[in-house]
Amino acid sequence: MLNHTYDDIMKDLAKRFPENPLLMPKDIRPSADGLQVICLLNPGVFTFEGKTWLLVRVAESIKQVEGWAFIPVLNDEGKLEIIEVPLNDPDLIATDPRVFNYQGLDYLTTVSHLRLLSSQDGIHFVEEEGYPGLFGKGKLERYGIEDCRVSLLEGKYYLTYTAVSDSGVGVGLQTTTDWKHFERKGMILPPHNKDVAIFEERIDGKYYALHRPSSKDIGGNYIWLAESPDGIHWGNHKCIVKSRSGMWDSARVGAGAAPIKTDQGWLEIYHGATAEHRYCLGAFLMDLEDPSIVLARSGDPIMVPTENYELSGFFGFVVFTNGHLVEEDELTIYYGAADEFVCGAKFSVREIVQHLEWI
Ligand code: MAN
Repeated sequence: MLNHTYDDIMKDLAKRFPENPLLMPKDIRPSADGLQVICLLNPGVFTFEGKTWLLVRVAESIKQVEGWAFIPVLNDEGKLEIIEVPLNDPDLIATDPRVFNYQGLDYLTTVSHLRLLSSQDGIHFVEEEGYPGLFGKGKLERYGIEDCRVSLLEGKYYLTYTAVSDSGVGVGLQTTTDWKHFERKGMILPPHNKDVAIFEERIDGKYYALHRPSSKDIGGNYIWLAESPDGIHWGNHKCIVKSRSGMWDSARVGAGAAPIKTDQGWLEIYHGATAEHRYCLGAFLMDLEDPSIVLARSGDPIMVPTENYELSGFFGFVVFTNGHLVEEDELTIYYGAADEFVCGAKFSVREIVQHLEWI
C-alpha cells in the first residue's frame, strides 16, 4: 500500500490536455511480428519542418503467457531474443513490473526503442513514412534505449538517451540534422548514469549538460552539471541538486529536457521520486552565466500524479518528462503517465518561476 500525503495536489500547476492520454500502447504497431507493445512513455520533443515531433519510448516484449516470464534481450544482430523462465523458478525474482532478477542478474521485463511521430496541432500524432525508429545497437544497448532528450544546438539535434545492457545503465549520444541520418557518438557517460539534458546554447564557448550518476553507497541519485569543449567529451563535473529527505523528491532526482532560458536564469524541469516510487515534477533555476549556481528550487512539486491515467497503468503514481516545447511564456510538456501512456500539459513559465523558493 502506498503511503503518500496529498496536501501537495492542490498546488499542481499543470493544465492537462483534455485529450489525455494522447497515445497508448494500442496506437503503435509493434516493431516486428510476434511482439507486443507493453508501454509508451517519456518522449523526447522537438520541432522540425514546422511540426511538433515526439521521439516516443516504445517498450516491447512478446505476448505474455500465464505462468511464464519472458526476458527480452537484443542479440548481436539487433534482433530480439527471449529467455523463457517459468514464474515458479526459484532463481527468478519478479516483484517489480520493470525488472526481472534471474540467477542473480538483473534484466528488464521489456526492451525499448524510440519511435518518431509528428503532429500539426501538438495533440494528434502519427508516424510518417521515411522516418524509421531508432533501435539499440551493439553490446551496450542489448536491453534497449530509453527516455531520449532532444536538444537543438547550432542547427544540430543532440539525442541523449539511456543505453541499457548487462554492463549497466549509461548514456548514449547520436546527432542528426534531418532525422533520417544519424551519427552515433557512442557512450558519453558510463554506468550508472542517465537523465542527460544538453543546454541548447554554449556559455562562454563551452557546452553544458545535466546528468544523473547514481551512487549505491556514499552519495545518492543526484543531478550533476558537466561541461564540454565539443558536446561529446564531458568533464569538470559538479553535483548541483540533491534529493531531500522527507520530501516528494526524497529518493532520487533527475533532469527533464534542456533548460529553458529565462531573464532570471536557466529553468530546469526535473523529476523527483520517493522510496515508494511516486514520481512528481519540480523545477530549479540556475545562474545564467554560471549554471553550477542553483538560485531557486521548488518546495512543492509543480505536477503530481492525480489523474486515473497517472495513478494506474504499467507502473502507477508516475508523471515523468524528458521533452517540452516553449513558446514565450507557454511551456508544453509531454510526459509519460503511469509508465504506460503519453500525455501533455501546459504551464506558464512565469508561474513556475514564481513558485520557486530562493536559496
Ligand atoms: C528503471 C526504470 C525503468 C528502466 C530502467 C533502466 O528500472 O526507470 O523504466 O527501464 O530503470 O533504465
